[in-house]
Amino acid sequence: MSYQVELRERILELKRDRNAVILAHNYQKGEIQDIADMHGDSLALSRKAAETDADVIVFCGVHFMAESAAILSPDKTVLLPAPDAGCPLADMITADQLREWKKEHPGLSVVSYVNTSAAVKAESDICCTSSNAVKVVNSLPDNKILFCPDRNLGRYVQELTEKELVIWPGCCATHARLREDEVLKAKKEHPEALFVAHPECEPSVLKHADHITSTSGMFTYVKETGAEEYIIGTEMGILHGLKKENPGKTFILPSPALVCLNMKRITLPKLLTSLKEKVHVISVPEEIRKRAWIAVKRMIEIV
Ligand code: CIZ
Repeated sequence: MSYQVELRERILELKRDRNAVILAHNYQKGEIQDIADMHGDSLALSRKAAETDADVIVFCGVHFMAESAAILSPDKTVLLPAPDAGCPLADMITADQLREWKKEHPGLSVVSYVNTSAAVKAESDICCTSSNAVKVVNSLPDNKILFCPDRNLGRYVQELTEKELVIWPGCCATHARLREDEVLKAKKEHPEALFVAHPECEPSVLKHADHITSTSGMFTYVKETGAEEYIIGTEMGILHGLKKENPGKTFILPSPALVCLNMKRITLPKLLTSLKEKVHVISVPEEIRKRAWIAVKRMIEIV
């Protein structure tokens, strides 16, 4: 038996012994997505995991995603196989910085992207995902709103709402690396292809998109659209799932720089160790969890 096959078998055996569910974010390595019980975006995965009777959730993603699972499943143990898999975008605003920002803008409501720490969610009025951000913003009675932490998602929402957004200047380094000239080159080489972009991309890139959506939204769009070729403006890991689910279609990555190294920290050996030794546990203090859950629940109720 090859090492890889043995590794997979051992992981699946431990998963059964621990009554665990393995979640893989759409940006994970192919072998991690293949062994997981489900793949998807962080909120959808956390919601699905909360509905299972698993005792353990192994979140193959980055830190804030495992925290989201812990917020939604306080009675389950949440493991993150690579404890150093952080998210530079989520780290761009801390709870202290958000409290200061709120003081500078008294009375304004805060919409925070799910791509934030639990502590930041706890300081927010409501959360949003990249697919429901416009709806969330429009659901608020206020005319002026604080939006954090992604400036590109904020600018994209600003174009589609009458409300005035005060936007925190954070960004996802991976999406920000995709350049307009790379998109134009890919479009020239594949004139029939549709360009689907994540709203965390820069406005200069988004203006060329045929469709702007979250990772889950990309799966839906590709499934429902008749085109044979797609240029994908998001992290490269998503191509694995897109190709698997759409064998007759072609997917083009417009830039080799669309790689999130934090997402790639999770490997099969680390997944095995995590399950075997029940490490690394991600937990959220109950006082923060309860407040963060309110912000997440408000979003779920309106979308
Ligand atoms: O929350 C997620 O999963 C993120 C950050 C992106 C997406 O669009 O799925």
